[in-house]
Amino acid sequence: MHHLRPLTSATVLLVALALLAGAPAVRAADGITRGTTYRDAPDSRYLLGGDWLFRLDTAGVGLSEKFQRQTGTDGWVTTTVPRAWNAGDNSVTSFQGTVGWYRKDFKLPDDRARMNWLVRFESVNYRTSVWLNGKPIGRNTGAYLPFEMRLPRKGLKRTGTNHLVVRVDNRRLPTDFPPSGLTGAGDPAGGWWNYGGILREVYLQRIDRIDVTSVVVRPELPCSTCAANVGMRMTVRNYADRPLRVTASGSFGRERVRLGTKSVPAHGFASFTARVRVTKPKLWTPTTPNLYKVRFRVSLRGHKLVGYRVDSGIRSIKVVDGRLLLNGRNVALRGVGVHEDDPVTGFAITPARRAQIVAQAKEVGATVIRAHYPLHPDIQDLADRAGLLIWSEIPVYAVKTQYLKRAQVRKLAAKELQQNIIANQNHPSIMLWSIGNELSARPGPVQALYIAAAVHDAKTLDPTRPVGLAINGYPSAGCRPQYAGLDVIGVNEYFGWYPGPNGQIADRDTMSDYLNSVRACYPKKAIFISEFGAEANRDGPVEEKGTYAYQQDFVNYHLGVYATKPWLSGAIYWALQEFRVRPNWDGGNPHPDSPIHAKGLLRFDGSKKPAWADVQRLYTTTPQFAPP
Ligand code: GCB
Repeated sequence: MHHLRPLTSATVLLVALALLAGAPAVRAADGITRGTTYRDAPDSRYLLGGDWLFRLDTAGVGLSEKFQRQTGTDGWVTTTVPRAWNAGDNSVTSFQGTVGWYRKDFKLPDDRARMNWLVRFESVNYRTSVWLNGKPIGRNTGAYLPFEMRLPRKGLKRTGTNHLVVRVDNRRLPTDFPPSGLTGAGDPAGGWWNYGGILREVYLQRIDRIDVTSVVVRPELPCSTCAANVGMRMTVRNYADRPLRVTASGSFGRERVRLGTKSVPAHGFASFTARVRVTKPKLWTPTTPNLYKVRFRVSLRGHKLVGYRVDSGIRSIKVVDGRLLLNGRNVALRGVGVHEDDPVTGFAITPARRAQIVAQAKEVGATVIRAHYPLHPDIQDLADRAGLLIWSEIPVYAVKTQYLKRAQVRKLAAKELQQNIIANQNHPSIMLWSIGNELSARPGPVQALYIAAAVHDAKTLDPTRPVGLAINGYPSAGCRPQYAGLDVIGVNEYFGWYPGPNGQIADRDTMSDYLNSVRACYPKKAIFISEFGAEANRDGPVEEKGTYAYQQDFVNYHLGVYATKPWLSGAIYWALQEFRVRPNWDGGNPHPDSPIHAKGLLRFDGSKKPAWADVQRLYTTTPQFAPP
């Protein structure tokens, strides 16, 4: 792939500008402010900010002592949300998890009786039980994806103070995503720190009879010079006791869209659809991340009930003959893996930190980012604006076959995949849906079942995106028919770093042939290196694992080999920045700084390691997109 266009430094400037664009809402006295930090939302959502209360329940007495009914502040401390209660505590007990209780005392920002209210959590790790004014209102399992619960009309105080109590249990089970487990040395296993708590924002959603339950804006681009066809769909739910005849309208860019008038049954649903033809679309590309503003509106006899906004981008992503094509062009993407971690706040990262992650990825020359879980919606917005693609994965991480075998476990995995697609599919930055990371490297019938069902679900919900899986790069795995349904294979490749089973990846010189064998196994699938990386936390000789020199040599060697594989659709360095992983982590480094995972190009404090410049040079000079 010669003639390809390298990235310009103008894109870096674009990101900086884009980051300034998302203006925060003004904070009201009670900490409840209208609006969301992200775009894809109705206009009737209120941030439940301000002061919250918290109490830790390591003794496990909260339920029996009825914390859920408490209205006094004895035993509670003031906090803010999001907040990971164990950020900065690197002990084994911190990692194993416990129970914490959050409480928000609040008055509704709008006391009109016809309004219904939901509470929406963007991410809670891990098991959540919620009470309103002492009455249970719902439960949820799983972090990194939003969930909503209705505030019952009976029990909700229209004018007085309401008490919302949230019990969070982050003790990991082997059936959780990610699962608990033990390492060979008997330490708790896991790929990133088990931060307990409400890790992303909480919102109240006001419903004036009609709620928008989902919005899909799906651009289809048959060829890069073709007109685009945009499918728009809005599903609404009627909370009223009688049917309502409502009108839906909207816009796509400057194009006005009529979605029609329909009667929505009492307590029932209705969907409104429209198609928009964009004759000369301004395509979304990593170098020109053009976005179209999309609006929806539901009205009742000319009176607006709710509005909804989302940004869309017109581009196509397909796998054709073993290559990933973006807008019909071959790609050789270069990227970085990320974690939403921060030395002070853990996974409850601030808007500034979110912006920093995206800015750093752009600065190093990445065009794709990957995490082991769905990213914060703001990061996805920033990626849309910055022209960064996202490998979007659910935390079905190293789940052992004995657990994946259980129907309950596969059911939760399927739910997470579906919810990820429903919540995040409008982002043009999302390149593919990944159904997991490093399941057994020798898949059998259980994994085959999981993969086939996941691919089917993903394609049903979103036929426009490829489906992928990240696998252990072990030669002994051979060609696996169980991967048949996948469009994309991601290889986590640590040749020359870890020895691997029976030392099979110890010698980096065997990596090139191994990659060719993967290609030969899956000639029709797009192949990515979904991870490669080496720990570095000190100066020292190039031959010694864990030194900056070793890491530099490692990235040069690996990226050098990838450059000789014209069929490779991309490579993603693991990771952009250091993060907390688990107690007694060594990561293959003879002198580790546990619990810090040290393969980052940036230290946990944000400073650059020497390999940063190597990766930046190689990424910015690699032609990542074929010419039109
Ligand atoms: C992997 C995992 C990743 C780890 C990495 C490592 O394959 O997917 O989460 O951090 O290896 O450094 O061992």
